[in-house]
Amino acid sequence: MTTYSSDSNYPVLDKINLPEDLRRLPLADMPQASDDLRRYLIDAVSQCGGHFAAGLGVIELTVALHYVYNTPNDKLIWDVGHQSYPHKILTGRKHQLTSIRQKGGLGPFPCPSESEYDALTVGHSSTSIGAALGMNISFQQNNSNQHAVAIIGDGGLSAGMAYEALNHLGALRTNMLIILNDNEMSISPNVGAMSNYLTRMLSGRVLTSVREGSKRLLKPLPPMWELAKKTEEHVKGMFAPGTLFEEMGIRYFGPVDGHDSVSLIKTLRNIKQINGPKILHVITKKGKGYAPAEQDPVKYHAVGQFDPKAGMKTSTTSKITYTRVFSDWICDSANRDSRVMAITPAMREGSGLIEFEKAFPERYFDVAIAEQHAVTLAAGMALAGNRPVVAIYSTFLQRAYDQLIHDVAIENLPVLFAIDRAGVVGPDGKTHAGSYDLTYLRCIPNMVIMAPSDENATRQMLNTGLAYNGPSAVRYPRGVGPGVQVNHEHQVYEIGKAEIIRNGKEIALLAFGSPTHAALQVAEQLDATVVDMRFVKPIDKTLIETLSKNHQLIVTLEDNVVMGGAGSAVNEVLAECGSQVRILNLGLPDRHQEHGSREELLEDAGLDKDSIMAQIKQIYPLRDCATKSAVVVSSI
Ligand SMILES: Cc1ncc(C[n+]2csc(CCOP(=O)(O)OP(=O)(O)O)c2C)c(N)n1
Repeated sequence: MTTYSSDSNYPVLDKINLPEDLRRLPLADMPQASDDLRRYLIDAVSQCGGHFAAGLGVIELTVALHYVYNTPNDKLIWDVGHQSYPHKILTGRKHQLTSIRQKGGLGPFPCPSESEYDALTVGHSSTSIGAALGMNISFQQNNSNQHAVAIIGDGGLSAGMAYEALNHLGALRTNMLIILNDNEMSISPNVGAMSNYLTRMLSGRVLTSVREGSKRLLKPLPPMWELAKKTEEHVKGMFAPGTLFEEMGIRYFGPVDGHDSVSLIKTLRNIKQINGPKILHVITKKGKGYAPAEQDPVKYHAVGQFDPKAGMKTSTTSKITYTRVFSDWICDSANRDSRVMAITPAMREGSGLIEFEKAFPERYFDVAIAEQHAVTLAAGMALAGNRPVVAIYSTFLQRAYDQLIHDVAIENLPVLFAIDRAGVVGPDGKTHAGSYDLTYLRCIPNMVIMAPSDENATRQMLNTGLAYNGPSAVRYPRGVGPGVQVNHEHQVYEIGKAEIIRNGKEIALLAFGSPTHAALQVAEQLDATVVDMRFVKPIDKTLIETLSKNHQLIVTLEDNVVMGGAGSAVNEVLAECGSQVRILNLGLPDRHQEHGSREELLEDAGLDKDSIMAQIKQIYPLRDCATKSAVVVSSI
């Protein structure tokens, strides 16, 4: 295992600002270029945090691809994009790398508006093959000599989208290369039949032929096009004809060592001469070159700042996260109710299912990166009499929208969606924003939708959803809550009933979920009424109508886009009852959320205490908002 040395001298990397600088260097410099790139990455990420282990695993691959392909004319499409930090370093962004994921800094994933070397906006997995196919079809129809190469992990290859694209590619026989970066890991160990298949290819008898295959791939090829067919036979691994990919019409090459930059370059040069759809199976180690990350790639998938010599410390924060509330709740619920099943689309750690998997292995289902399947699987379980809980991030549930409507909601099935990372997500930026779920869920008949204001409400809402005989969702934000003690006694909320948590005058603040805390602070200064709305659907119509009669201004607050969100639900109620009350809808604006800290993004969206106050004052001028007793409402 390679150990990290803190030498900050980069003899080859110092000569590289852009890939064209790399391509001017001799082939013999590529191992040193890789070594420099790896040390640079470790130094930078230890200062700023971010995605880490996946980048370490593709150092040599990144060098080789930029060496062989004429980027940015040729396009490298990194699937998910969490492994693209080395690519960012080699493509003119070396000195900005420590700003990654911070407000105004480099984006967390590739993004064409950031660099011409980033071919596609990514963040969600398994889009690379389809997008590369689209580009290659277009290049070839335009008689362009450009290439688009898809680089997809074995985790990324578990999603339906990847197979849809492979299916299409095999039929079209478009000239294109897919690199399968196989490290046997998703965020956690990869699961599924394809993963087992890839593992079997690397074991026992087959491994001997891998070495043979690698040797063949390295031999120089005759350059002439007419020899292409012969070449193909020349470079194929011994067991290639039997592979699944070959059966689909995609030529399979490899597996090859993904940490030998010189061999990779020679291999890529050879394969480039072969026409048609091709897949190169590259074996890498996640975390390569940094011992703690090699030993624990799950922990080092994404990191905060750390001392590269000492490694990462375990977090010591005393407040519990919303994810932890869910994690405790699902274990307790499974103990109480044998029908409870937990489903995760490849997010065991992020969704808080580590303990559940240990305690209830036979009721735990990691379906790999397959959100659509996760939801339909839950529908099947519910039809068979169980109580499935789909633990899913807000942004990834977008992938399974049709399944939610078609498979779950139409039959009114008791599936509970525990939606994590809802609202403002922060450093993961626009591809991971949890801004839309209230809007896209609210319009589905039969759904019960809850937004907890704190940790305790989260638990009670999960109880409520599990007890409800139909589809329900509890959507909670990333990170820690206000620090409210969780009551472990079994309680449920009355469906559709809001709670007035402060009685005031003139102004009523109707808060949905996490903005409730800020609403209370604002209300103290305005002597306003505050309602913890709890339910986005069904919404408490009676209370809204009453409040509209005894207040001058209704303010709705949500960490969801204003368009079609919870505030819109309130507007619908007010319109229905013919109310003339003034209304202000506060929530996320109609633009994509950039990366930054949650606090910065909430402030940008006008959802922090001061901005809420300023917006209320703007539409409802008060002579003095500073003290309760001095509140005088001017005419509006
Ligand atoms: C649609 C979707 N679901 C879940 C994720 C979260 N996610 C980010 S990286 C990752 C694992 C990807 O594994 P793999 O493609 O093998 O890359 P590796 O990290 O092993 O290099 C997952 C599940 C995502 N980005 N997109």
